[in-house]
Amino acid sequence: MAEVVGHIDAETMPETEAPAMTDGFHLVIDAFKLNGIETIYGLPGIPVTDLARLAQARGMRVISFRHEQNAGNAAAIAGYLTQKPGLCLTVSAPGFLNGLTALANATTNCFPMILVSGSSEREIVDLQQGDYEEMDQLNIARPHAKAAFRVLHAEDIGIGVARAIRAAVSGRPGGVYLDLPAKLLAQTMTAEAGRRSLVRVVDAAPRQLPSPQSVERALAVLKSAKRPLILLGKGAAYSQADAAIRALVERSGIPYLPMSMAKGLLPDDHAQSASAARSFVLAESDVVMLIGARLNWLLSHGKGKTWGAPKQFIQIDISPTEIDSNVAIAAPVIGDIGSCVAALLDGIDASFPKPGAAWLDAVNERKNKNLEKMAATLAKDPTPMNFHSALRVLRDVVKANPSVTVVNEGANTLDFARSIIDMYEPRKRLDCGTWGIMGIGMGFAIGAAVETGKQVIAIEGDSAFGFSGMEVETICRYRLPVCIVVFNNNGVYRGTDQNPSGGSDVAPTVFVKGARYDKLIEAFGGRGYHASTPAELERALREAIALGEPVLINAVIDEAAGTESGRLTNLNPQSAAHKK
Ligand SMILES: Cc1ncc(C[n+]2csc(CCOP(=O)(O)OP(=O)(O)O)c2C)c(N)n1
Ligand SMILES: [Mg+2]
Repeated sequence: MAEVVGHIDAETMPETEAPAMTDGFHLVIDAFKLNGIETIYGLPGIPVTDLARLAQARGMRVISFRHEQNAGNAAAIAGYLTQKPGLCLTVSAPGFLNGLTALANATTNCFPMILVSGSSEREIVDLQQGDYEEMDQLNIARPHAKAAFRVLHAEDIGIGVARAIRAAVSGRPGGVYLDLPAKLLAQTMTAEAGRRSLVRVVDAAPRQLPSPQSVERALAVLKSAKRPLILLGKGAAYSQADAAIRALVERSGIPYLPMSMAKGLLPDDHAQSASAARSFVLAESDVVMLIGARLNWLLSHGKGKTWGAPKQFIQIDISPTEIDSNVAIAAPVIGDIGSCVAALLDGIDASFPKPGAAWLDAVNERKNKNLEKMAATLAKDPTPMNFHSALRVLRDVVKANPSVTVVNEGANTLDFARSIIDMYEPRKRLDCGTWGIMGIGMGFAIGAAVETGKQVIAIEGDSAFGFSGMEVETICRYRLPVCIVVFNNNGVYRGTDQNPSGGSDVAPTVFVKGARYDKLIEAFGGRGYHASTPAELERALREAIALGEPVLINAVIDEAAGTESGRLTNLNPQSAAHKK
């Protein structure tokens, strides 16, 4: 092999003037490697099989999935965890479409990823002459991506990859689509020209400093507060400004609330955490400082009953157009979160007024009352096991192993786990995010295991698990330290619905009763456990963590314990006829 960028075997050419050659396949791989991207999450086939093969030959880690959506979710969460775009590789048309949901979800959640899809011949696609897997992928991707690019000439691969990387990670991160027509991959050029065409991206996500005026304005609003609150979003977690954010919270003395994926940015047992008094602080606060959190549906759009009396908002965000999206923002601070928080910290010295005792006492009183109530609920040991008694075990296991990553999806399984399981380290809780999407489970678990090299526990509703369940084979194939806990309540939300017509089909929310998900992983050499009591669950979890190998625990949950849509019952329109 010539020691140049890729090669076409020069030995078969006349010795004298055969320059070493490269091609599209090699250039794509070299362009990503040059920029420190060393892992591909994908699924091979025409026209990218050789791309995956060559990537592995050239030292990239290639994680091959059973469905592109899961590969895309793994890439997206890899991007979230590392601040480098995660790479997902798919075939054309159907493979591309399978990956598109993950791309759209990444864009919605501001995860940096690049979906690289092979595509069919442009000339045939554009004339709609019926090519193999014909589809105008670029245009389909555009509305679901932060940016979308197509490369037609091998000499543009370096620029195309550079643009994709910059678009994914700069400013507000997001999903980027990169279209690689089959013909491009086979195009050749001299290795020397190829090497010169590659681009090493300098400062891909430049710091963006907030204006001094915006910082002063924010500090002035914060100083005027009687009942201040800090709200941390997953943007804050993404920024990796962990120490500065903690210093801001602690130096200001202000109670804070983490959004789901910001849990653990400060440990959930921190004295200033107001999680257990969420409704109270949202309604009663008079100034709220949002740090990398958006006022979308997850925060009731910043208005209505949840938010009580009118209040002033300070919003720290990297995107200027996020401001005033739902309600008026009194003090926007625009910049990268690390720089904004550092600038605010500079203005908070010992003379900065601390929140009054009346406010802190009221928050603590409410918090302690709710914590006591929760402790009483968690202490119960009903038969069959319910969400609470099972999650008590998981709470204790995570407390004893704070560096595990928790992946979580479902309805009741999601909502109860979020409020019961405390997190202690940043970016260790990965879940359904902005869309409340099902299907991220195994993709996120694989991405997190590959990127961190550490134990992952995926807490999955039985319905949620089904969306990506076949990836247990992938988990076993790569022997990843993933322990899947299926909360098996025989269905979507609960397993007790009846077919109102009296027909022989079960109700649309009900699955096979008493299913043994643990048998599934055994088919691929993983270890399965069946747990119907908290003690059995605890034993299985401890063994799984000690092993650090693929495990699936089928946790039997009372099929009557859940509620419709978990905590989102209010978003679920119900037919008046259905209620009769
Ligand atoms: C892609 C997608 N399809 C469908 C839904 C609707 N949905 C919300 S939660 C859920 C499953 C809830 O059941 P399960 O995972 O078993 O959790 P449980 O409430 O039973 O604990 C579904 C299908 C969704 N959020 N995303
Ligand atoms: Mg269920």
